[in-house]
Amino acid sequence: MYNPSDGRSPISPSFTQNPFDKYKTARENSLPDGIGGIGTGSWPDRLSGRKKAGERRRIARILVGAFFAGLVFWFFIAPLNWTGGQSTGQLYTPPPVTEGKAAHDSGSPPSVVDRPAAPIERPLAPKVPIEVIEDPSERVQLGNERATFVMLIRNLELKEALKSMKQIEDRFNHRYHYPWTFLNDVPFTEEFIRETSKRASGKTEYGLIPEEHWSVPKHIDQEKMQREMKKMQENKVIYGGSLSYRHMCRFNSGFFFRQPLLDQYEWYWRVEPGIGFYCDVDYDPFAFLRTSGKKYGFTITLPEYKSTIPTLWTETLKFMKEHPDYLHSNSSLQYLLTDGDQGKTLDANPEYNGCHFWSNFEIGSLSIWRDPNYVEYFQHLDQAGGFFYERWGDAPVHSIAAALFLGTHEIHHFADMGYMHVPWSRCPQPKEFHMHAKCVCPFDLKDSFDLNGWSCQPRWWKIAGKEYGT
Ligand SMILES: Nc1nc2c(ncn2[C@@H]2O[C@H](COP(=O)(O)OP(=O)(O)O)[C@@H](O)[C@H]2O)c(=O)[nH]1
Ligand SMILES: [Mg+2]
Repeated sequence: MYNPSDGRSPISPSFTQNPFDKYKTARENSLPDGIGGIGTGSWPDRLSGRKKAGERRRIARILVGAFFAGLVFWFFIAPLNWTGGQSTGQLYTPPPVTEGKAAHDSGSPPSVVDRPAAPIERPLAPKVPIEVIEDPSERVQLGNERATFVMLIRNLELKEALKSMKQIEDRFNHRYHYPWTFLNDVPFTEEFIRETSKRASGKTEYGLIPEEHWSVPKHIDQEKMQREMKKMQENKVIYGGSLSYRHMCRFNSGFFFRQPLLDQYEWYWRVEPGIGFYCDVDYDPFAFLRTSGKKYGFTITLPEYKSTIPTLWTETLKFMKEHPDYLHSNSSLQYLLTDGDQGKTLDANPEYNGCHFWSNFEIGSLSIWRDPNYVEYFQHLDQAGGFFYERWGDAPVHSIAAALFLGTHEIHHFADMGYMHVPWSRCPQPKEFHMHAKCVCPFDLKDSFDLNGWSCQPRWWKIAGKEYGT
């Protein structure tokens, strides 16, 4: 029988290990030779012992070989193509032309003999056209929806941001030029702005989050908060001791959609740094959601760590008792309930199984969060203090709200999208789909998270059916 307090998975009750630990161990066990072998460890360690003698001999052979190759190049190859003063490896730039003007001014035609010898043309690497969109007219949006990508991000995550952008642009947005909106609790650096705007096909905008959306509210007892954070850290709860993580979760739960830069939009696609996006998307997902009457889309669903949300569900039940009419008549309540409580209504105080849509990927309508009912729910939670005394994530908050306030038919599993956020990934299963959408999934399809015992996908399939691609 499932007991939420023992930390076991509601999906596979025999599985007591934290899923992230399982991933970590599996990863450590499967490190290729290059990691933990050559490339790590000190040189004395690596060169000691008989076993390493072969390696020493191999390195000596490489050094001697490199020396002779250098001699051959210096005496026989380099003189053939030498342009005096240009070191190899540099791009050739012709010398400045100064002689023509002086010769012309003196009235006599320039002497062929006086000219310096024409430099020998050296082959340059073929020029690869790089698409940098400088002309603002090129950034004109081609997609028809009032939609944007949203990335909450720190300056130091620039490289990972570019990795995410590159994939989303190549796989989808280069045909639609939807804009990108970047949000940060401190000002973006010039470098961040320059590099991300180069990588975008649409316009880019950068918002500074106001302090009141990223600080501990007055009603929170800070001493209690510090005590609880310390306890969670000692208990090794993931991000248990981090205040900035708490600000991030509270911001994504209650404030991202209130940023003035988002006022112009109806739809958003949340993107995180460092994700993988593995298949082409040859249609407009915003238009798809709108025309099919849907409001929220996800790729991966999994259970939350119970230790981060001890009272989130009881607060939710309290709120729903005060506002029973907020429950959608076709809600996805059963997706949230434990096996033992399937079929129950909210009046029966059913148990939450922890399942949520992984919110590092979301494509949705901002209207879900702008809805006064949701804002009221967020305010109730904020007042209860669990964003700080516990470590409520925006994923369970969004998911519980979406499951209760929306109809099941308004939530969509993007089963056609291949996606990775550490530590989990998923890809569509059908082979023909991979041909069509040119998926490049860097794992066996049987390891797709949908099929993992920890995935809440089967629960979703049970109430919503399967989408094409599963
Ligand atoms: N500006 C800003 N962004 C943050 C901060 N902490 C997290 N984020 C962003 O919030 C998102 C979620 O954070 P992340 O560290 O990826 O959390 P995880 O996905 O739960 O491991 C990412 O897009 C981060 O870049 C912060 O202190 N400041
Ligand atoms: Mg993340």
